[in-house]
Amino acid sequence: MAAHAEVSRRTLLKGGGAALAGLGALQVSGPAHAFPGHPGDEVIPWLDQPGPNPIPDVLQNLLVWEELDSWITPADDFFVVSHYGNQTVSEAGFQLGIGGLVARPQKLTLDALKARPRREVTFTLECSGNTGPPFFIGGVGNARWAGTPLAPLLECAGIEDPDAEIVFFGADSGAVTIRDNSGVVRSPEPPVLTITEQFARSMTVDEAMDEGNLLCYEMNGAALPPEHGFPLRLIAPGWYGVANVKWLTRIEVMDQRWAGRFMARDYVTIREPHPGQAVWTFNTVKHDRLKSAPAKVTRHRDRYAVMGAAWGAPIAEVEVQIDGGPWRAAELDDRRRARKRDGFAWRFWTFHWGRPGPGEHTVRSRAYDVEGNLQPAPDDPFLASKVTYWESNGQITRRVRIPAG
Ligand SMILES: Nc1nc2c(c(=O)[nH]1)N[C@H]1C(S)=C(S)[C@@H](COP(=O)(O)O)O[C@H]1N2
Ligand SMILES: [Mo]
Repeated sequence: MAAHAEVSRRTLLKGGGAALAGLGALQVSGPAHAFPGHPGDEVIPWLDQPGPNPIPDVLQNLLVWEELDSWITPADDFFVVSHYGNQTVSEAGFQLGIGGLVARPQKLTLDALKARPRREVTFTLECSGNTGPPFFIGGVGNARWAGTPLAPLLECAGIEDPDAEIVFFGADSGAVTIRDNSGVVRSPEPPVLTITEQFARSMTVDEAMDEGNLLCYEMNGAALPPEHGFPLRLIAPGWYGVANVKWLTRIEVMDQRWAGRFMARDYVTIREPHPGQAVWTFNTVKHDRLKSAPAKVTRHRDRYAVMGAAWGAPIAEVEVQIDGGPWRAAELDDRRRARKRDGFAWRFWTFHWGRPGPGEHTVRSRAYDVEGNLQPAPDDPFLASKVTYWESNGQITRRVRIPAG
């Protein structure tokens, strides 16, 4: 990323929307794996900007959409979500344990894992909270992850019960307050229980045995950075971020579904499918959902374009709507289509806007996947029935002001 773009990024991150007012347009240069477009294209910043990040200890390095210029997100620019803070796990003494209801418990050093067959996947990781709260629109990135496939190791360990649940533990833990005991215990003060809970997520045997899952030790060709899970993380292509357990130290086969914080309390989508009937559904966040976002408006001479990304499912088509008008096709960037291992990666798209009139405009995008599913409109009943902010994959509208002349 060019130096001046770096400065802008910091300005944007620090000041949020306020800094933009004085910023004017950004100049973005075109590196080798650039976003389609021309070097020197001018970027017109969105008028709607995310508010300041209120949880910097949990969330860092959010994508600044105007600065998206690389199909692979460099590790340094990749968003971070660490609920119990970033961890430092040293490689010395590190072992991955596989235990519980298995015939042959395993202990594997990082070298032992690296000596096993290596596989890569390019996978767009999105936090399922992305586009939920107003400050959180940059929780997505695309990286090339490498590691060893999980399934053969589970086979070595020998899972005897096909109905078992595979639990993945991170090295991180934190104080968790268990609330909501007030309804059952009527003592004067509702008791509040605080425990130290380890980060964990679980999958069924079938889900865990999916051949795409990796015990991942590399990101974009280098060792995993500490904040992204060094020395080892689970990469589960096609799953929302939360399932991709960082600082993975233990895999435990259990006879019950894990009902810890990140399975059963946080990262639970609550819906009321029939409004007013007070029958709610509760679902653990699992697989990615079809989504797209306008990334930036650019100007090349007197012509404007909207560029964006689409992910969450194999993408067939993206359309753009200006000012609530007709939907028109965007051009998909095809460079990577032939590479099978990129099936979980986002696709970039460009909408040739032409010469819009000066003033304020709205820009909305929507994606279709290869099965014909459409990214839902904001008033889609399924989306509208959702009361929690997880899995907000509705169509995104941004606002931009086209300068006169
Ligand atoms: N051990 C551990 N793994 C974790 C988390 C965490 O807090 N602890 N956060 C999860 C969430 S919610 C997301 S969105 C992704 C983010 O991965 P990243 O920080 O590498 O972008 O990591 C997941 N894995
Ligand atoms: Mo997340």
